[in-house]
Amino acid sequence: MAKFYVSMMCADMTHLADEMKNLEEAEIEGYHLDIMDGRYVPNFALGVADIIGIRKLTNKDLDVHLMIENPEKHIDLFVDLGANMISFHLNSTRHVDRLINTISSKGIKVGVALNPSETIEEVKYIIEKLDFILVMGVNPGFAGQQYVNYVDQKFKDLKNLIAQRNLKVELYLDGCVNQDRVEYLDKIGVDGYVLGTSLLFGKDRTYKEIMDEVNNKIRG
Ligand code: S6P
Ligand code: MG
Repeated sequence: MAKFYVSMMCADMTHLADEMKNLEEAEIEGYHLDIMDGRYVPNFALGVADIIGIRKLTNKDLDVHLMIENPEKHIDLFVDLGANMISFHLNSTRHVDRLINTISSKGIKVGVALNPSETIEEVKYIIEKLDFILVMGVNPGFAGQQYVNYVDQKFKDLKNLIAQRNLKVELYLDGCVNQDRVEYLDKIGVDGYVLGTSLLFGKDRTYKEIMDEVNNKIRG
């Protein structure tokens, strides 16, 4: 069954507790926390104080997506803040294999984030060590962008690779997730989605109404 994580950089932080209560009523899987440093990407998003607040309000999984340079310097911080999953970008660190080992050694799930232009060749060897791959449907840095269409093919290629090697790694889409895209990718076997402005936030329906419709459509 598809898992839905919600991108908290798109949430209404002026009413965090209400916002999260409504999200949990919609039976989301967990919270996607975008961390940006203004260097790896030209933007800033959530910070330490936000994570502390969110962690206090939920027992659900916190999925930390690091869009920062030298992520290896900050793993302990995010683990201490309560991350259950951490992903980082391949070209943000010199020693990708070492960083995968470090995150795994903390007893949490490890993923790598693949930018739209990055190919499945980049994960050919490391895929065996990953719990998930965060496939970016947009260039990292901002919510509300257009989907990069060739990413659909990357999902098909990754699914083939995973099937050939009989692996358990999960594939998630981050960026421009809408109803049609979930229906299309669900048929390919994509495991999870990060929901932002395209489908969930800033609409005139409740989160529960939106999620019920999404779930009904993909469950047939
Ligand atoms: C983008 C970030 C994402 C966004 C998400 C927003 O750098 O990693 O997690 O928050 O893409 O969703 P949407 O539907 O506005 O693209
Ligand atoms: Mg993200």
